[in-house]
Amino acid sequence: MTTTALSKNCVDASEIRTRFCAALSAMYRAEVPLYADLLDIVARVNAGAVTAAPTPARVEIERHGAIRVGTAAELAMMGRAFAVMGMAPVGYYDLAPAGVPVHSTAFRPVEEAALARNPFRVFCSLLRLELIADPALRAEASAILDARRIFRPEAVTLIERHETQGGLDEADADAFVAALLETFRWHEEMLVDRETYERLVASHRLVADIVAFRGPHINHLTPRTLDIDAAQEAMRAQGLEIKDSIEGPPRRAIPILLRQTSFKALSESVRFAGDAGAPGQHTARFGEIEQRGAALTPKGRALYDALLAQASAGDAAQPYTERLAQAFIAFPDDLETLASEGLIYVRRMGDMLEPLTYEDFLPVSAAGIFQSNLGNEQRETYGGQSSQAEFEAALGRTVLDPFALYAAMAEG
Ligand code: OOG
Ligand code: NI
Repeated sequence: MTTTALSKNCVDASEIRTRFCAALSAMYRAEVPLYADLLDIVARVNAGAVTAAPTPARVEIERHGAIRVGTAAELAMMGRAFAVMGMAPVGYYDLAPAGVPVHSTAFRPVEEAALARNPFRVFCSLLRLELIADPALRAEASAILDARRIFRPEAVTLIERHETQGGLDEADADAFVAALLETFRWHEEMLVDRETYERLVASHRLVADIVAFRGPHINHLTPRTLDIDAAQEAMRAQGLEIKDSIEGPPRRAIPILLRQTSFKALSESVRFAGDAGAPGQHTARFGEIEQRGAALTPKGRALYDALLAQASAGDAAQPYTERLAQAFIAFPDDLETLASEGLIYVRRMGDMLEPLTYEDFLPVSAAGIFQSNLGNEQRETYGGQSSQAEFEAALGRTVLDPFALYAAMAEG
């Protein structure tokens, strides 16, 4: 078969991504009914926020999700699966300094047309087994992970077919979406018994979330809101147990990076291996909302980091939101200055300045999300080296540099 013959019948990668995202959303709504409530709230807030402007079709569509895998082989196959959907690994996030024994990347579309079609991205973390302190538990966890198979054989076959043919036809694309979806499904039946589960939790709750299960269940999905402050109030009013404050920068005239908030992780029932008794409880899955702003240049990012650090180090008696707002007075808040000082990426359309949207994640914020959803009991951090090289060796390729991608889009 020639490439031309195939490309006529083959489904566009963005279309496969869109189908997968829709299937994942439907599955997660069914698995976590509170998430369906969250989508309703966001739809209501978005409808209120766009009354003046024409309403885009379902703006509150999911913008990101997150998963956590256990081994290099799982990560490498995950990377190949995302490639079928036009998603490449962008950026390296080391969560160890925040007390979480994983490192991560974001799989996302990188080209402008693909981002415009559907910017859906997935934060994917890899367990760092070497950060499990007890050598016996580390060996046990490693053996459990090596024995599990998180991908359906059909999914692997279709990934390979995609690689050799350069695409998938209609029937194969749908079969791929259905088979890959199984990897993200929740499994109530654990791989381990109660005693092992408890030892894993004692090492770190996240270690248990990765090692004890048959697969890397999607742990949250995040729709977009047009007004995160209003959405947060609406979540609170509806009785959702939400985080104290919105993560990221404060509310501004020109939004930067992203702001996000979530409802706390649910307690869900699980069944331990070889245990016919009462089910146990596991806390992992939640729902989150986000609002995105302009992508920061390295200079803008350095200023952002400095102001965030200043706000965190401020007077603890003063509410964090106030400290944050005060610190960010030093961050210009009009397009001309942001552009002329080189703090954000922009494009000039005639006389008009257009900021480029931030398409990635906040490292600090990501850590906050992990922590707040795990309960605040595990705050100690891990020492040791950040190891992008090890992560890339596991993935089987290098990750792309987000700043380089924005710079190219700003010029292009
Ligand atoms: C991923 C946390 C990162 C975000 O929005 O910053 C993330 C996880 O909990 O596995 O999704
Ligand atoms: Ni998230």
